[in-house]
Amino acid sequence: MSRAADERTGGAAQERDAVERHFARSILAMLTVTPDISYGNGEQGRQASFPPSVDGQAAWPEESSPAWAAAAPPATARHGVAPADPGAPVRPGSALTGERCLELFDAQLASRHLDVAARWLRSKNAGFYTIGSSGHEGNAALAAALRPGDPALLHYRSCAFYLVRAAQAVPPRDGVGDVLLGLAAAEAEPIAGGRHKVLGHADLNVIPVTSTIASHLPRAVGLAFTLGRAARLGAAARWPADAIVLASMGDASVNHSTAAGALNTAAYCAYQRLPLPLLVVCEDNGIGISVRTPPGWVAAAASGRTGLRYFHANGSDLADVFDTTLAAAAWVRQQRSPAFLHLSMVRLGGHAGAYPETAYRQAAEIIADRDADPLIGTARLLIDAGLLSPGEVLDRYEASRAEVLGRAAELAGAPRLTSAAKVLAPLAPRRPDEVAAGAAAPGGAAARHRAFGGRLPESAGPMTLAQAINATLTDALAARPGMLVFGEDVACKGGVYGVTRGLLAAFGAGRVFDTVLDEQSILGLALGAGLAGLLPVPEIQYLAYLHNAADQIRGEAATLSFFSQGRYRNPMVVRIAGYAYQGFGGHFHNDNSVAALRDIPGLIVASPARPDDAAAMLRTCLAAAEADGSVCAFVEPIALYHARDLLAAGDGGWKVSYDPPERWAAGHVPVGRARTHGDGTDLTIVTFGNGLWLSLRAADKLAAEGIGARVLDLRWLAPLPAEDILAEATATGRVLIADETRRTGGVAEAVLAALADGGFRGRAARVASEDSFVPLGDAAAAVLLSQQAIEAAARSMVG
Ligand SMILES: Cc1ncc(C[n+]2csc(CCOP(=O)(O)OP(=O)(O)O)c2C)c(N)n1
Repeated sequence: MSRAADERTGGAAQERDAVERHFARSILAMLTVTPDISYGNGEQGRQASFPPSVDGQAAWPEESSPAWAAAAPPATARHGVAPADPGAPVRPGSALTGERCLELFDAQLASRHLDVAARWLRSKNAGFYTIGSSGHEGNAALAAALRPGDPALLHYRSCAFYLVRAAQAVPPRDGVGDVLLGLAAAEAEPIAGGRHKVLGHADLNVIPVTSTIASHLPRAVGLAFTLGRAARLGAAARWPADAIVLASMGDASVNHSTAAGALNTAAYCAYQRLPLPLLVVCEDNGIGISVRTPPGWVAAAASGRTGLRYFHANGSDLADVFDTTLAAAAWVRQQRSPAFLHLSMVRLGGHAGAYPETAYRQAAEIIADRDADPLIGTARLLIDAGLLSPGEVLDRYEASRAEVLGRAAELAGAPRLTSAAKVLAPLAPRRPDEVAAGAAAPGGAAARHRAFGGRLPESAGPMTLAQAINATLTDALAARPGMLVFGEDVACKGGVYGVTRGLLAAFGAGRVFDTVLDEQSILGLALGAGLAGLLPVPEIQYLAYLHNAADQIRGEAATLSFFSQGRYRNPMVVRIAGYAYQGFGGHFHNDNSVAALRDIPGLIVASPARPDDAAAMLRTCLAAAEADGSVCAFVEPIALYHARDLLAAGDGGWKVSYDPPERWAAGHVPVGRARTHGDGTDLTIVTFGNGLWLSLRAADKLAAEGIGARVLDLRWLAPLPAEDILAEATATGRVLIADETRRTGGVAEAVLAALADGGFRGRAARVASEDSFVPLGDAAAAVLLSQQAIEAAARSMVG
């Protein structure tokens, strides 16, 4: 504080010291909380010793003991100084008014006390999350400098931001209550409903994010990329076309490949002058749990990058954060270009309840951080401006503490989720009737005519799998103006296998486009586009390349509805060219692992084999994405893309005519329904994908030997058609599973489990591919499921 200000406040240095000591004590109080929490690494903290409980009543931190209270100065008048104008800048040259600063100070205070409350609740086993926001309360000014309608994906230390957004709502929301309910995993919590402690609210445009560091960044890039596009395409846009997207993270997170990839994609787009209004904020406290970020690293990594404008502010100085955010946001909004806002901060009170900081930081270093406590920073601003006296600051602090901790005691016992049904409810809502209706709805005749260039596919004669998917995508794009198709090589080239050929010419680069070579960004784009109200259909070029980005489906796409009770959705149909049997072999173009998809709760995994099934199933997936917000993986067998024949060269047994729209309803394939080929009574071959082609050929051979086999094509790997499996298994009493995926973690395991669960009493066996990667050349055949293996197993089964 300046000397002049000292004089203005009557030289109240003693009072100021008291304020600072008092705030410091709130940190110390937090440091003494060592509840028996297990978080993240399973580390157990020491037994709770704080706060004491008196007759079941909450006894608050020791800092409120009478001795300390007596030491605190009373609220005093402002030493005869005329009251300052609250409408004036809180500091000369700042756009932050005193009035606004006071409001933000209240949010900061409440945020601080919510951290104390979190630890208290944890010590009572009434709360389950202790990662706090202390030291980061400067992010209150971020919220104040943005528009309430700007979508925000927040770092977990953004409590003050959330409280400000809540206060901005009309009528204002009870932000403190929301956060407390989240800490207590209460069913009444407004976004995750007790499923996790997240910061989010549909009315506040705060989109909940997962705990996986930086994993929300690709989605944020995708949202920024599609905001304007959604408006142009006439989608029922959730956000105004001039909104900007905020995504914040910590300093250690900047190093994560997900963040690095997302920042690169943002800059790559900006470099090409593609609109991407994204403000990335790094709340840099210099440390990630216990690992220090080298001083200067964040600035070195983020500044001076082409396509990414860099801003910096002192995160402990509310006015600086406010002014710098205003400048950064204005730049992003006007330029529609991304910026990186770097806020220097401190982390007070350790990473979370279970991590005693003293294990890896010197006491002097921890104490030094208190000098940059943003609460003291704001108190200084307000005192210097003559808006509060130190005593009034203390009063405000005490009032906030009483309010927040009182609310914590009130909400500690709020009811939690008690049944699996309740937990699961938002995971994968399914409305089969709406899906059936959506799947049968074509575009108008004129739109179809235009899209197909006058050559309607139903008149084109039998077509291959690739042609059927291509025609279905064309029809869907013609019917749905908000649908996008994108990925590597999908536009100009029309896909490696020609599946998307002609779509760019028919629908233009606004809806069909090539992306940067980064699967995380491709899926992130889909995540953002879905949020923005569009229907994204990204392509992953090969199944092997899904795995380096799988978290964008597993951790992000599949969880959003779960953690937001369906208030935010990211519908999508991810097309993935997959499976083996491409002549030249080699793992990367012949990946046969779907285990990583099958266990994702709520995910629909479609695995078509025949052209007619592929067309109908793709329509079902698109309709499910629209009606239910479903996330669908559509795994296409590359080896069957251009297959024509089944039993003999030239028989055309794998080509099927395309259904005209009037037959779509009758041909609808509901999610989770299998298809039976043949009616043999000796055994049931259960299969999918390339296995269907192999099994139908095997069945033909077996028939010639007098063995009657029926073949069940699963079509859906998740949810598995358990009813159909059981019915067809029971019909013959013998089940042979022909599984082209690996023995371990392969689909056969799930089919066997479904049979056991369903009480099947007949015989069951399986043939599958080896637990191996697929080698190059002829050796591939040595490890893959073969027609001969299916025939041999069938013969031995039937005896
Ligand atoms: C992908 C991933 N790896 C590891 C973790 C465990 N983890 C949680 S917080 C954290 C440190 C993050 O540090 P930083 O980004 O600097 O944010 P801060 O906590 O300091 O605010 C780590 C490693 C995680 N959540 N996600």
